[in-house]
This record gives sequence, structure tokens and C-alpha cells, in this order.
Amino acid sequence: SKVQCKNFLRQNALLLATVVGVVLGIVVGIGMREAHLSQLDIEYFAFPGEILLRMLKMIILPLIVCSLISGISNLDQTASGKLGARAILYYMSTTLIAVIIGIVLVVSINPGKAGKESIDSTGSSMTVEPVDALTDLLRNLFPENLVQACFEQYETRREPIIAERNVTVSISNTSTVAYELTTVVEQNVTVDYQLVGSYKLGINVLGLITFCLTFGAIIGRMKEEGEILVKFFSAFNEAVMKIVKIVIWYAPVGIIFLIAGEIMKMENPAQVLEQLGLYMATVIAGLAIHGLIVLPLIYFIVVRKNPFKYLSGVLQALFTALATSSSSATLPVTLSCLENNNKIDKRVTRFVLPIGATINMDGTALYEAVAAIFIAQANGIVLNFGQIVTVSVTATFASIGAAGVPQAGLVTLIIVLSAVGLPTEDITLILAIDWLLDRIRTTVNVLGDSIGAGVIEHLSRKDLQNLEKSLFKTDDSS
Ligand code: DAS
Repeated sequence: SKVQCKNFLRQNALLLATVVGVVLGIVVGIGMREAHLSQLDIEYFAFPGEILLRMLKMIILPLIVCSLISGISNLDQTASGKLGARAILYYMSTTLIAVIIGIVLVVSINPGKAGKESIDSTGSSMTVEPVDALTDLLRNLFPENLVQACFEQYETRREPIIAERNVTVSISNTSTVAYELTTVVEQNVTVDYQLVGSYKLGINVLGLITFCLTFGAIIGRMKEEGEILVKFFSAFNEAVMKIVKIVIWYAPVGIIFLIAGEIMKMENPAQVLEQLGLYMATVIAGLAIHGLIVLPLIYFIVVRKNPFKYLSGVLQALFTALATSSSSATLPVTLSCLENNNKIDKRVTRFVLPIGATINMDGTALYEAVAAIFIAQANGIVLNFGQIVTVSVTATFASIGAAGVPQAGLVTLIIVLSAVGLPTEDITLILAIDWLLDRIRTTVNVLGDSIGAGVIEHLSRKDLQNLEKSLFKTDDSS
């Protein structure tokens, strides 16, 4: 019909504008490098991009809260349990596959064989014990203050308790003539550690997930009083998604400046390419294999439909991820693409996407495994099989712990390095190129979440049909 035709044009106009935005951003960025603008001028130049990021970030908080609450409150106990189990299974297995692809590639390509003398490194050491990282993850799951969880995350670090030096004075009879006085200062003093907790800026999404899932599940099971709340959060969600629709129209403009600004900021591209080219190629090859072959294959095997047609519906989200380097900032666009273009059941998208954007990061896990082994290679360290298994397990958990914000993966890489005793200061080796790899791995993270929503919906179609109670069925036309 005429309306459908109009809608079709509208969707594609937006997609076209986004693609043009990415291309224009690259062209403008490369062209403007010639102008040799100062750091400050580049920041002013990229201002329209900053506005896009601010708009997306503004929506994240209400979106995560409403979408999780309304998503789960519209499912019954069996359906939410099954959906949740499928989501976790999908997230864990695809992340592990990604890690394995990364490890196989980095071990066979051996990009670090040149040694680290040839790469610039300026770093100071900091270590994070994996057990502390894991307990922090759990601490953040149970925030002590919900308001604070909206903008701060808990973080602990170990502080050494240095025991007082033991000074012993002893008199020893060394000769028959004189007594000698010896002072023995014990150097090996016992050092214990204490945990010191603090807060750092950033939404504690994990904590919000715990609260919203519990709250949503409870109001979904309450009788009349619950229904008011379910309706309230569902309506709130609809309203937020309408804001997303407006922001999405601005996205192509913002994308131009985000990408151009980043390209203008890049220092010594030729040198970076020479030193880190092979490492970059390894990460990018791994991400490409995972994002363009493995995940589409999983979709095809489960859903039996063309995965690339499915992915064309979320292209705008993928480009937004490329431009913003943030799964969280991209979440509004991902939700909108999946619900409006791919017609994925809203009970699925609203339940699994906010969680996926936070914990399902295939690209990050792959990148961390490659980066850790690359650093080992650059230091001439050969990891044994046990250490490689440790790398894969910690890379998986480090990717779960990484927030959906730019370069979070670089920070949680410290956990992986600490776990196998690699020099953590060596993350500076790969710093120069992280801005680019961050974008690409974020795109794969979002791609993984999108495929996941399709796979989980397909596997859960019977459970969803069985649910008579659904607020979303009536407003699907909107
Ligand atoms: N950029 C992050 C993301 O939002 C994760 C990372 O740094 O790897 O997906």
C-alpha cells in the first residue's frame, strides 16, 4: 500500500543518510588532517558529534529502566525463565567462540614476534586481581544505592598494609676480647592487603538490571495494583522510543563529525601502521570472521532465514556503533532498528537487548584475547596451554565486566594480563590503535546482540504465543 511504500522510503532514506555520514566523515577527516588543526580546534570542529553522543546518553537511563521493567513484566514466569536461559546460553557460547577465533588467529599469525623494542611503550604498572574484578562485578549487581547506580559504579582496589619493621638488637660474642653489638633489621616484613572501595563515574547498568528485572517480574505477577505499574512502564517506554526516533534523524550528521574528528586526532598513522599493522590485521580479521561468518551462520542454522537481510535492518545501529564506540549509546538505535525494521517481538528486545548491550561483548572478548597474547609475544613469553585457557576464561569475564562505553575493553584487559602475569603497563603498546579497534569491536558487539535477539525470539516463539496476556500486541501498529 501507499503507507508501506512511504515507510519503506523513509527507512531507507535514513539508512542512506547514515552510510553517507560514515563515508563523508572519513573523507572530511582525511581532508581536514591537512589543515593541522590544534587539539582544541578539532574538539570544536567535532562538536556536532558530541551533541549526538549527549543525546544518546541522555536516553540510555530511562530506556534501560523502562525497557527491562516493561519487557519482563509482559512475560510470565515460564517464558521469562526460558528466554533468560536461552539468552545466557547464546551470550556465553558466542563469546567463547569469539575468544577461540581470536586465539587461533593470534597464535598462528604471531603478530608480536617483532618484539616490543620496535613498538613505542610508555607505561606504569597497575594490576587487578581477577578475584577482585569478579567480586566487583557481583558488588555492582547489588548496588547499595539505586540513585547512585544511575551514575556511579563501585570499584575496589588492594592497598598494602605494611607491617612495622622488626628491629632486633642482639649482642653476640664474636671474640674473646670484645662484645659486638649487632642490629638486625628484618627486611622481609609481612605485607598484608586490605580492600579499599570507591566509586567511579559511569552508569552501573548491572545494578539497574538486577533491580529492574526483579521489580518487573514482581509487578507482572501482581494482580490489579501491578497492572497499573506495568502499563505505566510500558507507556513510558513507548514515549522514550519516540524520542529515540527523533534522535535517529540527527544521527547521520553527528556521525560525520564523530568520525572526522577521530581521524583528525590520529597521530603518525604511517608509524602506527608499520608497528602495529599485523596486530590490527589480526584483530580485524578475527572480528570479520566472527561478525560476518560465524554469527550469520548461527542465525541461519537456527532461524533458517537470510542473515544478511536481517542484518540490513540493523545497519543503522551498526554504523552508530562504529561512530560512537559505545554499545550503550547505540542501544536506543539497536532497539529501534530491531523493533521497527525487523519486527522482533518487543517482549524479547526489551528484555534481552539492555542485558546484551551490557554483558554480551563478543568483539571485546576476541580483542582482549588477541591483545593479551600479542603482548606476551612482544615480550618473548610463550604461554602454555593452561595459561591460554586462563586467557580465554578471563577474557570472557572481562568482556562481561566491561561497560558499553568507549575503550572499556582496554581497561578490563588489565584483568586478563594480571591473570597470566603479563606486564600490565604494556597496554600502552596497543594504545595508539585502540580508537580504531574499539569502533570495530563495538560494531561486532552490537551485531552479536542483534543476531541474539533474532535467535532468541525464534527459539521462544511457542512460549510467546502461549502468553495470552500481552500489552504489546495491542500497540504493535504504532
Ligand atoms: N567500546 C565498548 C562497547 O561499547 C567495549 C570495549 O571497549 O571493548 O562495546
